[in-house]
Amino acid sequence: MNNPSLIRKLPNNAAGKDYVVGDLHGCFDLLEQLLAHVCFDTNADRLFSVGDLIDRGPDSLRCLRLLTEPWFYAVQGNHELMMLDFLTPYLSTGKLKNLEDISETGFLEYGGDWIAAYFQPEHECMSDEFNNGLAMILELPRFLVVGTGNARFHVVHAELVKSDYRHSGQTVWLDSDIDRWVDGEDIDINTLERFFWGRKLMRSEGYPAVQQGLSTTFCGHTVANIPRQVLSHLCIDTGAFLTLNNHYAKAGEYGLTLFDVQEASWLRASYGSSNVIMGTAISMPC
Ligand SMILES: [Mn+2]
Repeated sequence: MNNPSLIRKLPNNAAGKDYVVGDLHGCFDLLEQLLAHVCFDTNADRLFSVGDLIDRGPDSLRCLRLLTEPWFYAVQGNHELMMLDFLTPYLSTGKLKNLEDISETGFLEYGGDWIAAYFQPEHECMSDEFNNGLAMILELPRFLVVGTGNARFHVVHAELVKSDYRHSGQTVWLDSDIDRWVDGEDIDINTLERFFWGRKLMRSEGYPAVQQGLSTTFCGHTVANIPRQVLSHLCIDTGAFLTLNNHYAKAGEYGLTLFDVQEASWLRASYGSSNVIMGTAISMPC
């Protein structure tokens, strides 16, 4: 599968700071709180998202509108992918008779039921503001390469695991492999699938924190109560949506994580608490 839109390459940020935010899942207000806390400068700083902007939380469409901001960059997550799959007939015909008939994808059951508020049955379509968000999802890359040299980092939703890792002795792809993808080499379909769905690294034990030859690769998708580092993957999904409901998590135990790339430190905000929690620094691979 050779598609230049799968990967996007961006330069170093000479003007300001770079931040990466974990799986938003509609929790826009938590992001606002964190950006205010770090005095985010929209004229100089950049914010990267590991995907899963939508579903489960209170305002998915507001999160999608971030994609109109020149300082915001995201990759597609599996929730965006599920929504595109769910709306495939609508995307091809522009007509949608009802939401129930095409629900076999499971999208509505996994938190996608928010889209019903933007369905206009009298016109057999979705609202204009929803369609604008949908158009932006279609444009999202699946992988970001940011900066060069020691400042280089990557953004992917889930993980960068090789499809032949069981036989090759090498578990993850390296910068040199990614550079070939940037130059147009095909990414195999199993690797692409793992970009969205893989949980091998975050559910395995015994791997070192750093993989020689792979720059820091920010990801989300697998929830834990703190960011963790496996083979140069830095997973920052700390379950923002879980804190919406005290049945699932006590205030402060989970939340939305904002990672400061240059400082290698993180902040977390949650619905159950008005405090922003600051995490200890993480050592980054060179
Ligand atoms: Mn996910």
